[in-house]
Amino acid sequence: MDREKYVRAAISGVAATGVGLAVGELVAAAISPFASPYRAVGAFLVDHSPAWAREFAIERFGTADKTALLVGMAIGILLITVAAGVLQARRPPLGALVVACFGAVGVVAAMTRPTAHLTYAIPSVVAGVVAVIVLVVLCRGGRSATTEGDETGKPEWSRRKFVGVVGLLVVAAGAAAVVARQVAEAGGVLRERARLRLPTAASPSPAIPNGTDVAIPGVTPFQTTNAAFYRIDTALQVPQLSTDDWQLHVHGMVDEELTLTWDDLMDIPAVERIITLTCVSNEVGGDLAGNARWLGYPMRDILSRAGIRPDADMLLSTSVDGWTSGTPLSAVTDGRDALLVVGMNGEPLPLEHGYPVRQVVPGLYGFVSACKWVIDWEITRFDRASAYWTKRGWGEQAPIKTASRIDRPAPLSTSPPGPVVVAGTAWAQHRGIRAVEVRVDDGPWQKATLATQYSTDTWRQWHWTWDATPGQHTLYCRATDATGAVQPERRVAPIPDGATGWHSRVLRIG
Ligand SMILES: Nc1nc2c(c(=O)[nH]1)N[C@H]1C(S)=C(S)[C@@H](COP(=O)(O)O)O[C@H]1N2
Ligand SMILES: [Mo]
Repeated sequence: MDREKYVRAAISGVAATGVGLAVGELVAAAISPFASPYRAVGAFLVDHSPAWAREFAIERFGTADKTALLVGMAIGILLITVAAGVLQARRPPLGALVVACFGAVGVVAAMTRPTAHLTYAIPSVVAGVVAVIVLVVLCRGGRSATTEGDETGKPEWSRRKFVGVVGLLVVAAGAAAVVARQVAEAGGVLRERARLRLPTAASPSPAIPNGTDVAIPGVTPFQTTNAAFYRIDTALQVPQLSTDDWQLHVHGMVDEELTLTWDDLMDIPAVERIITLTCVSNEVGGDLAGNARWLGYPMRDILSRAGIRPDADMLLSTSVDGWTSGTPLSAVTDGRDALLVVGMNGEPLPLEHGYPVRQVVPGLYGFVSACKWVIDWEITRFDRASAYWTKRGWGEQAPIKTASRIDRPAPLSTSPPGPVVVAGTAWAQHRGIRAVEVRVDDGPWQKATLATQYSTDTWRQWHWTWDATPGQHTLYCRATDATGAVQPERRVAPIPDGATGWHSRVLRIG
């Protein structure tokens, strides 16, 4: 085969798959965003990837892990479609078969989504058929004029015509993708959220006393805005669940099953609390933590309506996207502010933080407690059920470990000798922070000044003024929780139940 034929074949492969994917998006927009072949395959990969791959992705890409996966998939697909084009030109119909396999993979991925319905297969089937047709047509017409032995006997396309047809296809695919996006976004949930009125709290959050936020530049603010709040979940696509469609089904080891609607929820007196949420995947010094004002309903009250059997010890919560968390019932019923949350910092929950309803349980890592888009509660036992991450090698019980972090000075920064303000934040939710100490190089531990404690469920800022001497120095910090336990020096990785170790920072003075 001459070079032009290869190039045309490769372009045909890419164009055919691109058109197929765009048409798939368009059809999915009319059915369900979860039926999109591309997204469904991505979500399938997320759920079936081994633990090491997930850790690698979070370590390498942090909260951009989803984008990294989608880009990686795009590159993989591009390479395979180039190969499919060439194969189709050389050995038809092998290339078409490869493209058809793509469609089949899409069907399998979409049909195994937790919310799957028979119609979820349609976008992938349509995408596969369109891609095969486009590939076959382009490979026939796109055959280079210098090739001998044209089996079809059909007139070959000039270079100009080939380029024209491919150009048209690219424009059509682009338009389909844009329309698909528009249709998907017009879906009422964002608009519903914008209009939603939340109740005022019967029990408002206590005012934030002066001195809670030391307001030192470079220190993480006491309260995290919704826009700055970290996001961790397995949802490649944010679930779109309206308040009308929302229901919470409570069942399992209960005296009486019950189903709660949004209106039922609104009838319960609301509670507002400031609570710090942290992720088990947070590395020492990491920023997978945030502190927000949550408006919600005591989970304990809802459970007591159903009546929990005495031998139950686990609340298995399921999200509309199929994700699950397993929370010790003791943590939900011991009087702490475990909330079924509808509001975040005075607004309805942002879609990516669990709209319309999620959980927040003080003192437990998010993966065992903070189920977003929650729709189902099964009262069960830890020896009978296990949740999403526990099945993948993470812990079963995961109370938050004490953590402290230096927020300023910036890493590897240079400051002049003399007083340097070192400051940061520390947390040990539901126990509280009693002390933070700072150490310079191998020197003695020095007591930092603590900001006012808002509550034991929130993080606490600290600061310490250092009389800095010229040279390179390493600063360390460690916190003591209210039980008197000092943060251990030993570094432990986040898996299975949270990282330990002292945070440190290297600085230059001079
Ligand atoms: N449905 C669902 N809920 C979820 C998760 C998830 O993957 N899916 N991740 C949990 C984890 S690991 C954490 S740390 C918190 C993070 O909540 P945020 O994204 O609002 O900060 O959500 C929890 N709730
Ligand atoms: Mo997490």
